[in-house]
Amino acid sequence: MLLSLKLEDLFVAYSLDSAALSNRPMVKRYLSDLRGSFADAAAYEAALAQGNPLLYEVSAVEPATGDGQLHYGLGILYPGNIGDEYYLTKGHYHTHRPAAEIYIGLKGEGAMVLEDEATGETRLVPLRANSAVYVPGHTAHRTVNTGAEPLVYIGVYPSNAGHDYGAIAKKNFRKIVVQRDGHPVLLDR
Ligand code: PAN
Ligand code: ZN
Repeated sequence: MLLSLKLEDLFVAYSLDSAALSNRPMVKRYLSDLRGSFADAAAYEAALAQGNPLLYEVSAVEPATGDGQLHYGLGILYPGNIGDEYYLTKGHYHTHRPAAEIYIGLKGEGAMVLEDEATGETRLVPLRANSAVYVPGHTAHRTVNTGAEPLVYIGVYPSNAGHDYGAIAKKNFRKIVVQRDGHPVLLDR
């Protein structure tokens, strides 16, 4: 395995400002890609009528697959809001439901919405520099930017995790994160 990997699989440089990884493309998610994600549909349509801003970008490093191997991705989520709701990622379950993930905050101020699939219980956990967030298996996870700067983070997950967006597209997260008096609060959708 080791000798079959290229140096660019073993060593990856990243930019804290752009979240770009050396030699890797960034997947770009625009407001139009987030249809149905925000609670305030009128605010969403009004924002889209004004333009189609870039909300976040992700690039992934997937050097090897197989039992015990890891993948990771760098994300940058820009600041902004739709109505009172902060800019967010689509969010997903892992296709392989037991697969957990570690998020490491690098820059900016944000939070993760974690929702247990079996019970629907939700936790709002801060995500920022000098801290890590554990996402257990069987947990839908979404990132929100609650600050004024881009939020940059790394997520590390088992190579067999897979991304299940369909379950969230069908049934969105139960809770939303909105700004109240300048602070993030978790409300029922
Ligand atoms: C992350 C996410 C990243 C983008 O790398 O993929 O934050 O969010 P969406 O994938 O929900 O659009 C991760 O959790 N990987 O498993
Ligand atoms: Zn994930």
